[in-house]
Amino acid sequence: MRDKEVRKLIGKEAKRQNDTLNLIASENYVSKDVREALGSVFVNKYAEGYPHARYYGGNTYVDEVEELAKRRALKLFSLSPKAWSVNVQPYSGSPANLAVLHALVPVGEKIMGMSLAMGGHLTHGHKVSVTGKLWEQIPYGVDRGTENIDYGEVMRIAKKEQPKLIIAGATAYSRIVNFKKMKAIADAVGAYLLVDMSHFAGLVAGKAYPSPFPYADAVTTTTHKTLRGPRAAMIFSRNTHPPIPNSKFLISELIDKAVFPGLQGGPHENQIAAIAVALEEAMKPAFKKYAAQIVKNTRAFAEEMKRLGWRVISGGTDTHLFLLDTASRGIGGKEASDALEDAGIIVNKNTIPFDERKPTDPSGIRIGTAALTTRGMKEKEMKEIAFLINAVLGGISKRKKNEAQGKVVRLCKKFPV
Ligand code: DSN
Repeated sequence: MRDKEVRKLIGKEAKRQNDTLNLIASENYVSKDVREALGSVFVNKYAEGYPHARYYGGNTYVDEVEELAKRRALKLFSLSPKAWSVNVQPYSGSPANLAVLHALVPVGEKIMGMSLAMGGHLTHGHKVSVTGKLWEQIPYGVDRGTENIDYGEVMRIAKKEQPKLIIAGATAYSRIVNFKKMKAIADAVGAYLLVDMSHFAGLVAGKAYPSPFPYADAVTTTTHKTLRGPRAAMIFSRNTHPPIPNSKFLISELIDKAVFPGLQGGPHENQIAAIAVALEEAMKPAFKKYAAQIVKNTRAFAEEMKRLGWRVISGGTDTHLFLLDTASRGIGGKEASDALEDAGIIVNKNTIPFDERKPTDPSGIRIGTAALTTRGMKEKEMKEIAFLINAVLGGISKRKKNEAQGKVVRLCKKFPV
């Protein structure tokens, strides 16, 4: 690269990624092939519209690559093209969720989503997000005792509030969401069920998490978390008519219209080419092993933290992440995250259910294992990292902190990115 300043920054970021332990639950390391597709000549092309119906000429190969990504997406999740469609154009997860709401719910109506403070996502109707400004969010959370979703309570709220759409899925919930129960709740009030599987899409693809497809009307997902693809998103939706009398369009057609021209302009075809590559990788038997290893790693990690005396939210995990209550040991989430970063361990501060502290300095941290599992680490290394976290947060001396840092360096060298 001729631009020395950017080249230098890329080099520094590569070194940072290689020399730190990444426990951010929403991040991963993509393959060289995914990066090659992202940096390919598809970046040069405008392609507003959909395959074979574009507003620009010169889209022969763009059409082929977008159709390839769509075919692979349906195949990966075992979906029949008769029953399901997929839109691979959303720039990322937030516009994907916004597009579904825009397609299916009249502005001003009620939507029900897990509250951000309990583990949901901004775009599930939080008041600072446009999804909470254009629609009225009816929040649901977890039970105070079990810290699991209380489906009886979700049903009670839904019946009282009569939302038009219910969102299942979260960003900081470590337990399996019961899609069958969420569908029964949606049916009881005549609402659509949207599943946002962004966090656990790779686990669904690798059969380490139940599929939402038998129950959902639409499924959104980012492609860069456990699915290990580029930063982008997809929307799966049913080829059925919505329950609006005389609706001319299918749910999938309404969603396509909402993405383009409703919300976006030209699709990023280089991202779409990279999605196609990632989907092919996720169909390989090795990906199934990877997904299973992620869950084994997270469980081993959480158990070790508990053994070392830390409170894990909901008492454990079924997925790629768990939440650690650091405040109960006298250390705020921000302080914990900063101290860990000093030692080369990267996490994010996170609210825990019923948090009494503010989101900028909440009571916990979120720990995820998808990225380190990509580096080849297994249960043994997870326990070592749990030991290091305990050492760093346990108020250790400068000498011990240096020792912990040395161990981080050794682990990073042994498992390069
Ligand atoms: N920022 C993502 C996460 O970390 O979960 C969700 O958008």
